[in-house]
Amino acid sequence: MNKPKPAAPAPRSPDTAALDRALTATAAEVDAALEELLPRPAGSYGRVQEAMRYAVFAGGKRLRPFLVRASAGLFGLSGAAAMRAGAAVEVLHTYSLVHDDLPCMDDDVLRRGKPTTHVQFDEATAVLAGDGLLTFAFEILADPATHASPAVRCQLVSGLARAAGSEGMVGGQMMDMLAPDKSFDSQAVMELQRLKTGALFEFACEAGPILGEAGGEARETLRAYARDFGLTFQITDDLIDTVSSAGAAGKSVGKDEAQGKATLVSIFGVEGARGKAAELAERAAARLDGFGPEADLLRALPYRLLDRDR
Ligand code: GRG
Repeated sequence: MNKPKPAAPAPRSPDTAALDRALTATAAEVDAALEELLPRPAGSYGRVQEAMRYAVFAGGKRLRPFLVRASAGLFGLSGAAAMRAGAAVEVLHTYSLVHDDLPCMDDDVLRRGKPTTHVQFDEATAVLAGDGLLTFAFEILADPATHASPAVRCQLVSGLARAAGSEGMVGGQMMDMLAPDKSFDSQAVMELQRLKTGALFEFACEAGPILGEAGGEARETLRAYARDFGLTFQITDDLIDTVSSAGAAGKSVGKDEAQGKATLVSIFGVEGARGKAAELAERAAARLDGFGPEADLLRALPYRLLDRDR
């Protein structure tokens, strides 16, 4: 199916229990797929593959593969293609966390409730593990097992490269590194977040229509959903950084404030940020009005972000 269906209103009270079951089931399936896909430590370079596996299996929420699978489901795809594309996005996301935690970047010791990769191994191994994960993501997408069509595989590869590169996540990370000296205004902070975190969510959601070979209208609808979803995610991430504990969050908290970085919470205030996140979650869900009940999990997901603590 290439076109959004006629209007169906967003559910009034999203079915959180169904969503949580789907998130848990997807995370287990993604872990099983990653277990199969990731190279097994072997030979005299096995240490880097061990570090890649350590970072990937440290226990993430697997939100991005969930978005890939749910968006692919809107176009009738539920099998290996969506799973492999989701795994590729998760592998790339994990690279970004490994590099972000390095002493030369955020210098963090805790990630996903465990010692960061450079603490568990060493700095050089963590750099290489990140590089190994980044490149492996593209190897997964370029493999004919991901999709029979070379054109689709090319679109996936170039879409992920753009989302991760200097006009996406890397650019956002550059802004983030400059942030303590720049006193960014709210517009610049929004741009930083759109690049650093939002671009990968946008690709995850667009991967569905790409895999389903859907038209531009469907792709734009999913991108618009992802932009609102990404900002909701970022505001709730900033709220966790402001009001949660490291134990609950599984990562260091309070660092943005300590480094003098403006965040969406420092700009809007805690209550303002909560209100803004709720507004964006509602708008994200409404973006999918053109789809039927097959989009209910995607509609419920932004609301679920509002009360998360990790
Ligand atoms: C090093 C090129 C490069 C980029 C790093 C993603 C990123 C850019 C930095 C991570 C720092 C951070 C805490 C960003 C805020 C949003 C974010 C990406 C949080 C982590 O994502 P989750 O919550 O993590 O989906 P899990 O562990 O569940 O996968």
